[in-house]
Amino acid sequence: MYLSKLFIPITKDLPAEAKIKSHQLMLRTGMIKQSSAGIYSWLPLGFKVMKKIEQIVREEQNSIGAQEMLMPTIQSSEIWKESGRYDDYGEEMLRIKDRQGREILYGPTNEELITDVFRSSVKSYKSLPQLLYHIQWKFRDEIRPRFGVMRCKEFYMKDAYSFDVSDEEAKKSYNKMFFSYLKTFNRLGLKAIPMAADTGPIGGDLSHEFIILAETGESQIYADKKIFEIDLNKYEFEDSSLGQMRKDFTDIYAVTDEKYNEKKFNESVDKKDQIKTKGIEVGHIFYFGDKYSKPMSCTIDDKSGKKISVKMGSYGIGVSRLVGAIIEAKYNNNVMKWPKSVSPFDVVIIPSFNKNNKENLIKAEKVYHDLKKQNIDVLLDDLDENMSNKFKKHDLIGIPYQIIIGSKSEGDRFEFKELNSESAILSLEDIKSKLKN
Ligand code: P5A
Repeated sequence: MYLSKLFIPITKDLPAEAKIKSHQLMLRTGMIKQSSAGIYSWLPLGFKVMKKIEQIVREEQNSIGAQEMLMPTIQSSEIWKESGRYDDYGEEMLRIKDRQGREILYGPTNEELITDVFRSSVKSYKSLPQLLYHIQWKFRDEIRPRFGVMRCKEFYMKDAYSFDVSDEEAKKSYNKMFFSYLKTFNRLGLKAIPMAADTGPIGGDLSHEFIILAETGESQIYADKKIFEIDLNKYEFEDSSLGQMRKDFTDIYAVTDEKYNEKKFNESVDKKDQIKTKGIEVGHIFYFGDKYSKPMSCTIDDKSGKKISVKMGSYGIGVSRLVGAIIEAKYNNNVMKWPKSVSPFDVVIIPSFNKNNKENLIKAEKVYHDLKKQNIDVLLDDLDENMSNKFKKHDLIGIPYQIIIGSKSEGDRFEFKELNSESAILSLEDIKSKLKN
């Protein structure tokens, strides 16, 4: 893509409500555009990043055997009346009437809908366990939407649901998801820690929030630093190892303020290892047994032929929130550096040229086509601007690698730079192999 062709409407005047770095940066680099309070359009640059995040989330869900499906955004109020949440959910639920006067709603989450899908077909323990997920827009009429994509009304979530015959089996599903979440956040370049949390309107008695540390986060957290040192690679993808993994993580003190107990924190964590800071919740998992299956009569025959309520859990990742969360974690000293895995482009070529001397632009175009042939997603900055402005702009756009075509390049050797590091003069072949691994 040529930068001159990319639809990237840069906003110079930031609105007063853009208080945190990620919100400001997303507006400045034209990733999003607010459409109304808490509702955004995703412009090409932001959309590309979000789709890359979504794909990593998807691959990690598939790798634990979860199956992708798609449920609608609009739901009937009937199923919410069955579970009892139609009243409980309160004003956060966007309630609508269709032309027949039927009460419908824009789904804030899908426990009821998936239970309805499941009960209509699954009748026997033989079909369990099952893990199903979708990635779909949600709507919550948040009283104070803020911080851009972090807390908005309309947001993109991956939500998965587990179905098991017993509490014991259900805990195994919970552990699989727990593991998959840690792997997903690692691939996104984030260190997310699981913390015991309250369950709020979803319910149940077992729940963990996955939180990344960030001063601008909305959750206050208390943790033992040792939780960052656990090596995920030592666990196998089998039930007893995953059980041990959850135990290792949950034996270490890490809680959000709802679960905080000062005495316990001081007794169980050495002063030097205590972390008290803010964090951003990027995922949240719940085990709630028969909270929905019982009132909604989602039953199966167990081995002895007895009807039992299915045991369920739900597991969410804030896909659109993650775009902002990654910026909060990776933006430093006015430089944004996307993790390679989600960067909007693999590399940007920055030639030094002006309207009287386009020699470097012509060289840049050759390199551009060569990289494209190798399936490298490359951006060419073909705008006639001075180099210092170009560098400032690319510090914000955050593509991690740059090929600078100026006085330092000779023949097929070019200046290659990773953001925040020194540059080197490399052959095009070496550049290609660096970009590919
Ligand atoms: C779990 C999946 C649930 O809704 N039901 C289905 C459960 N959990 S949750 O914690 O309420 O939400 C899951 C994740 O979605 C993100 N999120 C938001 N992102 C942007 N704006 C919002 N208003 C918003 N609310 C929730 C969070 O990342 C959360 O962990």
